[in-house]
Amino acid sequence: MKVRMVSDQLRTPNSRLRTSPWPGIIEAYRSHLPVSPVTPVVTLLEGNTPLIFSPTLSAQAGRRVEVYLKYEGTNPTGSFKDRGMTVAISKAKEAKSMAVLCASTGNTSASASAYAARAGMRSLVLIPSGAIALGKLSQALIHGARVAAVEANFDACLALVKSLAQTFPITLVNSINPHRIEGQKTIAFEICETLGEAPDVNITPVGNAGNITAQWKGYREYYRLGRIARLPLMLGFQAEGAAPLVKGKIVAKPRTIATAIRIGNPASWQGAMAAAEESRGFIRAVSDREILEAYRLLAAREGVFVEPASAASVAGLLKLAKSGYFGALKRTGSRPLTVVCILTGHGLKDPERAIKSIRLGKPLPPSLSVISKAVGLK
Ligand code: AN7
Repeated sequence: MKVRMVSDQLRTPNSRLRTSPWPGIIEAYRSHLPVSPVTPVVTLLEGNTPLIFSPTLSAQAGRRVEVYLKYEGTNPTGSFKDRGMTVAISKAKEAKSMAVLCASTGNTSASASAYAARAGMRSLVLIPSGAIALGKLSQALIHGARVAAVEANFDACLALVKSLAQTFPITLVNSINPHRIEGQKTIAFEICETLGEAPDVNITPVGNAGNITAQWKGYREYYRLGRIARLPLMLGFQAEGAAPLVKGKIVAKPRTIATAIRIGNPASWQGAMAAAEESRGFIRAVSDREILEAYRLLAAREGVFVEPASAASVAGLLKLAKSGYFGALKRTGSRPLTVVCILTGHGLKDPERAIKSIRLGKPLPPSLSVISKAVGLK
């Protein structure tokens, strides 16, 4: 049987390895996810991403504040989307779907096309023409997706794929597919396990708003199970030119250099608002300038390369730090306040942005004196 074969190919060799490797989020959190023994597990061993202490940001955030970076760029396709995609594609495979479909600002398409390839399924992708980063486009193409570059923004692409999914027998794998949210909630589980408790504050970039919705679901589930004794404040940051949740209305023409979150009508609008309200957090905006400052700081001071959209969480943290926000938060006892910034995607997704941000000098002749002068070794 074909379905069996796929899951066997994926599983058996790993179980023969001498050390037991991380099994991917479905096996790691099976009892929390909508899978059964007959679900073929399509995995690239996503998850188990590092939670990196940030000395620079901790110092900037104030006294007795510890800032950690949940670096989702180390997922197999370089973004957090892989957590949701392993579940969505496994369930699509279980349902014997032949093809999957998504609209994307880039990362969803990269992830969907990779997991579909792994599952032996076809993938169809609608992207806003000229508005996705090069790395992401290269991923969708090389994984064999049928890519349609549409002369419209992401919101229009999402409306189109919703219609297509109603007309044709294909599975929609945008985050309106609940299996995506289920997989993505595992990021909260990992954070709680690493810290031994929920953080006090969880800060995340917000675009289509599936991620913040999923994180809040994850924290609430662990709270209900007694795995954590408190819930974090959920803070979300949108880009100023693409901040419908902050403005309280749809943005018809979203604009930001952070193309991943250039979204004017988020699908999980309600989920994001609920996360903010129920946790007593909020959703605010940061400017492109603030995003790029945080982007450069992370790379230059912490050695962590993220794509611009991911830096929105850190831009938000820095903005709050300047206003004394963390110092004013209530603490219990003498323990430090823990803040986690979610870094959603890898910097290599968008190399053009890095090169635009830092100027490379013109080519030099291979002369010791010229070169030592040029690199500051005089
Ligand atoms: C790096 O790929 O929407 O608020 O189509 O790629 O859950 O949408 C990407 C979103 C943040 C926002 N950071 O997450 C897509 C897409 C990065 C992203 C977001 C995205 P959501």
